[in-house]
Amino acid sequence: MHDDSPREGRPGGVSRRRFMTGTGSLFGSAALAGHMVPAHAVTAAPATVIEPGAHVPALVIGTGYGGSVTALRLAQAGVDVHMVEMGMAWDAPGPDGKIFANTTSPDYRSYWLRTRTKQPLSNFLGFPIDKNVPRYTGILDAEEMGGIIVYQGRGVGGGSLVNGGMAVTPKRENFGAVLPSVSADEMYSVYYPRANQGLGVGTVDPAWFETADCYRYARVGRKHAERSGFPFVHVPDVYDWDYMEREAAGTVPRSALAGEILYGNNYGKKSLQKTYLARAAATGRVVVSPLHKVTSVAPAPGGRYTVVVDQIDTAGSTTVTKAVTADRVFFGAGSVGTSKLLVRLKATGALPGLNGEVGKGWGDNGNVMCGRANHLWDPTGALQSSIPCSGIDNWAAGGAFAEVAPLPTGIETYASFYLSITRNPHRARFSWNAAAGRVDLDWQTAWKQPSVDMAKTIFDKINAKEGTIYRTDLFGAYKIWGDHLTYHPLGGAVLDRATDNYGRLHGYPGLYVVDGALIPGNTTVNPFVTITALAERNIERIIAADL
Ligand code: FAE
Repeated sequence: MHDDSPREGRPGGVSRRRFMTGTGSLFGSAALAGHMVPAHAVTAAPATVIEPGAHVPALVIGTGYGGSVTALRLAQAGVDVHMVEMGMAWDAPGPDGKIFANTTSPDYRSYWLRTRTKQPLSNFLGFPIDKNVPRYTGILDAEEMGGIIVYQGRGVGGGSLVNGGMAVTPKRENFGAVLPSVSADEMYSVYYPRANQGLGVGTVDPAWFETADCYRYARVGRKHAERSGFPFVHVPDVYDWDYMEREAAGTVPRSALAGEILYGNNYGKKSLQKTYLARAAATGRVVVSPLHKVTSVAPAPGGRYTVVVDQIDTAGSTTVTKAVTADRVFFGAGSVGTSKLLVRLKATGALPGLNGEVGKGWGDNGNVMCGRANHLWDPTGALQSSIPCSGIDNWAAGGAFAEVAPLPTGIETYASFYLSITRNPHRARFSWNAAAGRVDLDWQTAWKQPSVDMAKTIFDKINAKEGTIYRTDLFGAYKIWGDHLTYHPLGGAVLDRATDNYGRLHGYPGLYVVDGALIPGNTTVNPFVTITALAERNIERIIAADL
């Protein structure tokens, strides 16, 4: 790829010098140095956004895991990159002095363009807990697709802003089912280690775990799992574990121990802003345009692509529509974002040559949630770390891996709560609904039944052994299963089907898929380490062979 990126003072371009100044502080030099600073202490310089008519060598759609890996590696290879992100930069504090809202008190920052919250746990003691909020480009999107609500992060950092940070490498014996066309040898010797290192993955200190009040819930989860004969494992996470220990000691501001998670962590969690994106910024070759949404990609003369981008305000209204060109476009808009874009662009004539696999192979990673009501002698603690650190592994025997999740309500609930990842076989398809002018997903609510059955292989047994029952008050009145949602959308532009074996879209040289859309529906564990490792693998090949 030739480097013809615009320079300072050239019309229609972006300024490298302005960017280096702006983005260097946007992501924070202290974060680069590895110090855990409060996110709101980072001073943001004015953002440098893409200008109409600009030409960029590489345009990356989305700033989640796939997009961030891609941007960093391209920049390190000497390519100037522009990242276009529909969500906000999340670099400025709100009126309470914090960037992110607390899980227990969602506000205008919490939801993507909704006037009422859509909390994954919709009820408590049977009562609905959702409330009205001002419509705003908030951090968590509860996107209602047919038959399922797909939760996704919105902003610079994508899902890393809102997720639990559980950073799990699948067991090697399961990898063949995750990415059948990829060499496990290569992944486990090179790309998983590289991803773990790049993400800053670590594990709770086992000695501290045994004594920490905030993990009483996990120790209760372990006791119950082991008494029923299930393997119990510690699960790595990208949270800064030393910081959490200091939270517990009361020497630093609390984040995990203040229940922060779904709507962002103000301290402690190593989101992509502190890892891959900070390193990308440090190269001086990566520019990010927040509040910019890609709406079209189509071939342009000279082998380039025209990319149409809507700049939006915090009410979600388009303020400017910009057409830019790029030599190469990397789709990193997440499984749903990338799939919806590709399906629409194929159907409406912008990219008619995409193959028939586009839109297929979507799965929910078998997500299903439930709670159990413990006896009074098994309190799970009023103080719960919002960062899960353990799970019950019944994948081989029952098709379920259940993370022991927190219920950080601030009061003793005597509840154990779990998010299970299961071997759900159903795969859905995105298709263009011309009459409605939108992309639909044909997931059926009833398709969660295999996931419920697999989760029951664990929890029916534990309930029988402990003489306990399921909670029925967390997802509605008298509803046991959280079977209406997923946190882990995967697939829709599957590797080696919609693309070649490295993410190159068939029919369009210079167009690539780099995110969770490549993975055919299930990773057997939480997905972002696999998304990151696959992106590392693919971009290495693309840089070597295509540039
Ligand atoms: P993703 O991170 O979703 O990034 C896509 C980005 O593209 C987003 O920032 C979008 O705003 C942006 N975008 C979309 N469309 C456009 C457009 N048209 N123009 C411009 N920008 C666009 O994609 N996974 C784990 O492994 N461990 C966990 O503990 C975990 N917990 C989770 C908890 C929650 C509540 C949620 C929602 C997810 C969780 N996940 C977890 C899933 C994980 O965050 C997700 O798999 C990855 O973020 C997906 O990475 P991608 O790069 O595919």
